[in-house]
Amino acid sequence: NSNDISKCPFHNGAKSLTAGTGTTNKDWWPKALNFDILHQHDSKTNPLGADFYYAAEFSKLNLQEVKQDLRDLIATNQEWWPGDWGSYIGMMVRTAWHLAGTYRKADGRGGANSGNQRFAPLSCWPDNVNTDKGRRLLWPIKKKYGNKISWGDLIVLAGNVAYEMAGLQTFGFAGGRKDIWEPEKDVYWGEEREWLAETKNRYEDVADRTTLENPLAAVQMGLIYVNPEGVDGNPDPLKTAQDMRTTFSRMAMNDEETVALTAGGHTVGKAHGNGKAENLGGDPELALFENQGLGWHNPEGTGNAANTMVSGLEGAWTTNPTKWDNEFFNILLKHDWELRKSPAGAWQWEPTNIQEEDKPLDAHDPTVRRNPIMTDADMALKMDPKYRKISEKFHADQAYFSEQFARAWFKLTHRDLGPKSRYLGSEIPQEDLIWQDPIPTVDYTLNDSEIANLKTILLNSGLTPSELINTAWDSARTYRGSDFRGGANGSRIRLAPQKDWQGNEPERLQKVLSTLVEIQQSLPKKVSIADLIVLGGSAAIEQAAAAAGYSVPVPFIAGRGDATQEQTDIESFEDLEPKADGFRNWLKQEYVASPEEMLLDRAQLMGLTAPEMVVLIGGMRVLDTNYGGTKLGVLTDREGVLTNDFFVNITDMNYSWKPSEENLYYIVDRKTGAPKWSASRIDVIIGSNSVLRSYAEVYAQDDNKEKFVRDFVKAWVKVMNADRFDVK
Ligand code: HEB
Repeated sequence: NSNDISKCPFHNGAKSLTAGTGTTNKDWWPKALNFDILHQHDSKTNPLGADFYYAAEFSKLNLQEVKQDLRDLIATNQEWWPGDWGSYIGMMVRTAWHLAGTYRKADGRGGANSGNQRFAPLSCWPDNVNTDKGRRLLWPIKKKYGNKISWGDLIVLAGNVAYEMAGLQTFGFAGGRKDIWEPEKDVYWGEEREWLAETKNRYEDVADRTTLENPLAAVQMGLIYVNPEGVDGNPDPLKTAQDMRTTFSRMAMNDEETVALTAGGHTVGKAHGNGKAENLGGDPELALFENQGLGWHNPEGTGNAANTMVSGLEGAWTTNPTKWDNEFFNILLKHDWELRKSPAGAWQWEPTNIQEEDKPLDAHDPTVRRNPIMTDADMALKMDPKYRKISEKFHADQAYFSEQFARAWFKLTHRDLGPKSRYLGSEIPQEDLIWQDPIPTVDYTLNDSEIANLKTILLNSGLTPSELINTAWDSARTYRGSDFRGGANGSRIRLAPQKDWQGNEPERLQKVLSTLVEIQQSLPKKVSIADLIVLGGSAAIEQAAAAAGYSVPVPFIAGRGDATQEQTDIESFEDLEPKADGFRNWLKQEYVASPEEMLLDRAQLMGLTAPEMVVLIGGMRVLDTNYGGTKLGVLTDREGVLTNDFFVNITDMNYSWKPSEENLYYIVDRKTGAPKWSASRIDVIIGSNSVLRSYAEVYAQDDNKEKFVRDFVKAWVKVMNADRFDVK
């Protein structure tokens, strides 16, 4: 391996100690909080600069021209990587599916959004072998259209164009995926340190496959979903069916969508296993410099075309693998299948009784026909009784199958793009889909005096500032930048399931909501409840800042809509339920993860930086916003006034900190020992963790009293507006 340091000509000379090498803090203190997850994708990593506005660039794109170029590309053989049957249809579909297929609904992370397949670990997952070739084939088109189309959008579009070339009527395409420029640091892909390690550690009960560890949506490290040869490599379609059901439901796909996607996916393309896996070169991160970012170099034969190695399975599923047709079900249901080994030694199913003319042509030699194959997952569509029923329905009704597949493919590739207000381009489907979390648009605007008037009404409504602030916070805190779901827009906090979530304090919430509805009805102009919720919080914060002596306006942008219950997919919103909220000092129950780790996870999803997270906590404590009205961490004698008292007192050496019961502390007078305040783990960590303390000190400083107020307001407004894609 010529990347190896031992071959470096300077290695025999002086030992060179270069920046960024050596034992890191992560090695010394593996459990240390990882604040890097809050500061990823910093402007410094982005060569396009802070002024780059993707939507504006994308709007200059002639989508039809790009699509024509993609059609030409997919139909033109490249000598360095010949297509199967002279086509890259299968290649482009799989590359797009593997980009989108990492999405999981529990935390919204993964998915097609960010072009993350360009970077490790995804670029190197054993399941992603040769997606590097797919992206490299697309490079001339990326080069030509440049900033106007991101990698994420281009890969998804290529998948769509491939299907259209095969003859499928696709459901639509939307752009809007913004590329990242460094590997992601936040996504939990599992704890294994070995690719494709056995599944046993991922399950609470290995026999019950629904107990797959959340938020994971793949059964093994380095796979997109399930093992194609069977659970842990042991073929058994009924067991594989259970794994499919669990993993596909982790990305919000039901049985019908699962059958449609798997069958429709394997209607085109082939599996590659004509070689030996152990001969393959390293993944792209390990590959030799001269391979220029392409991994898995195959030393056998030409190393490509007939000598391609990917999964180890070998063969196509259908007679015409570049055509959208019903052959997948025809072949699957019509024949009997037996287990055989591929040339690479992988388990695959082959027909016992197929006629010569039903066999697919060899991908590179048109004079030979080969057996079609099925993976264990494909066999599950025949053997599992529920999947079987759906397969038969699709088999009998090609139009229905095509329609359901087109919709499921659109959902798969657009699921994490967020609401329709983020969609770009000329091929956006008209129809509203429930998984887009639709929100009706509003037709009113509010001028400054109307806003001022509404604030007075809200502050005089009899609701306490804490009630107003908590309701606004709770409605906004569900936002997650991972898939752009949740947030205050739509005021879904009024609806099931959110209205009943323990963390939303349903009784207090109902009281606030009914007052807001009364206010709404008394107004001359209809203002949404979503806007009233946010404005109530803003008004209360403005008042608390004024009480501290600072007249700092809390900017408000009207225009949120109120979603209806019918527009709300109750089941898929259950994943947004907070289990902890360090900002309101609340834990639903004890978890394996510590409260501070959960705080960090939430702050990352909300798009907060570490200083923003810290200033919000300190401010919310003195504003008396704890869950259930507890006094934990309310380190002030002036509750409800927006002072920096929390930071002043947590850093004050006149106190000492005594643990009491688990996760609770007393802050006591160092001299007399008299308890002054009680605090949670989240409160004391602000003073004990060196990074958090550095921010706490900034906000405790005598010269930063006003900065504290201004920074708090800014962070607050950021949270309230996080989901306002309509105004950005
Ligand atoms: Fe698939 C391919 C498995 C789903 C689409 N796949 C494939 C393969 C395998 C598989 C093993 C082979 C690879 C190579 O090359 O070797 N899948 C699978 C599984 C699953 C799936 C297990 C789960 C159940 N797919 C899927 C989906 C889709 C797909 C969902 C879409 C929609 N695939 C696909 C394609 C292909 C594949 C297109 C071909 C590629 C080429 O041709 O290259």
